[in-house]
Amino acid sequence: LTQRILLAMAAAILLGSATQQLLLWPDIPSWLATTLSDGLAGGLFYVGGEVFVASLKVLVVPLVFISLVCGTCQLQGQTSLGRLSLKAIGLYLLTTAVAISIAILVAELLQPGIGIEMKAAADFTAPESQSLSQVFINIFPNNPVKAMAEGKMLQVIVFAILIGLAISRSGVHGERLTRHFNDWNEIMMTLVTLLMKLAPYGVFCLLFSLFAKQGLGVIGDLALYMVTVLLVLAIHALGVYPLLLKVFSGLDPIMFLRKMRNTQLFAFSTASSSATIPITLRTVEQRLGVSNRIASFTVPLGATINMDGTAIMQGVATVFIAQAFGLDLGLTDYLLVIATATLASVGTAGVPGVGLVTLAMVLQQVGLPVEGIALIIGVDRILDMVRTAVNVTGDATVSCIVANSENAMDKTIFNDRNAGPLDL
Ligand code: DAS
Repeated sequence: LTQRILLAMAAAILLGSATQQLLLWPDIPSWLATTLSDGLAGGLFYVGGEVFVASLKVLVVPLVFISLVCGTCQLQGQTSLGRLSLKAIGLYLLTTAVAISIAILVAELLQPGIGIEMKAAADFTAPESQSLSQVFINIFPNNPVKAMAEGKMLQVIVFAILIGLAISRSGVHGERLTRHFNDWNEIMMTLVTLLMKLAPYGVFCLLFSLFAKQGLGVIGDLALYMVTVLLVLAIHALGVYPLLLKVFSGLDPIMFLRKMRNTQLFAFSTASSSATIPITLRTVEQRLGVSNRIASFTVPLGATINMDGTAIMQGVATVFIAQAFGLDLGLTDYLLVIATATLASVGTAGVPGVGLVTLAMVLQQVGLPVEGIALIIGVDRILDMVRTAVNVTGDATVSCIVANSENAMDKTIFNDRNAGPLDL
């Protein structure tokens, strides 16, 4: 599957860019132009890509709810939920704050937005965003069904933890329900495995449409912006996480990154941390040795509240847009950006494109023109794929550190050289 995803990507970029070039040819027959643009790029492949993204989104709420209920009701026995969730949430917020701070620092150094005359698209409508206080209010569900219908992930998480706690304290009733939830968890994992088979086709459709419309040229315009985001993503995934693993748990970062490879690729191809939960779970348990009672709590939680890659994009994008509009941001502005982006990523589900929506909220908090998003939206899909791979790497890193601190990690599994990355 790994090879097929990479092959689909290469083919999509080549064929999409060739199509875009062909459409620019002045003597192209009109029937061919219509077939290529409306029939393929804007038709068949566009629909295919949207259906793939929708199939990811439809899984998120049941997947996160069921895996968290299973995780929580197992926890109550051996480990106090309070200590574990404090460790996990504390580390998740810390890594996100570090991520966006590095992003702002590097973006200030590289100055990607200088010299860009902002051409805000006239038809651009900013995605609706939440204020900071709304993020806090939206933590506690007043109607769990409404929360699920609206995809308010923090409310779904809180409700799942409450249900899991209640199940673990309900004796025989709870034991019966625990078995049912574990069965449902298996069903969800099977569903994602089926979805995995669509990943190469979904990736092809999405990238073909993107390159047929934008061509390789769009990368040229925003090259420095993309390079800055990718550079900080690399620093975080290959520098900060290995350092945390080494310092906090004495684990070998090279072994960790080698075993995470296919999980990162699946996250990359789906651009959805939530859809990658079952893969991250299996990797963390079967390849890195984290016990299920820890992983089944920290991984779904991380897929929703921990998005370091997203925060990195938001940090760079904020500096980029401020520079492009010739606006100076002061230290307090940057502190507000760090706080807002860290909290913004907490309440959103790990689905494609969610980072762009919460970026609108971050820009609004520091009074930057939200239409600046129009400039970077063109290349966001590719960056989304990379930052999602970083997001899941962060989830696995914190799961290892927390499990190690709870003596709930089998290091023989972690250090087993014969077991490579999870075979998808
Ligand atoms: N695609 C999101 C995720 O699944 C990240 C983002 O949109 O930034 O983690």
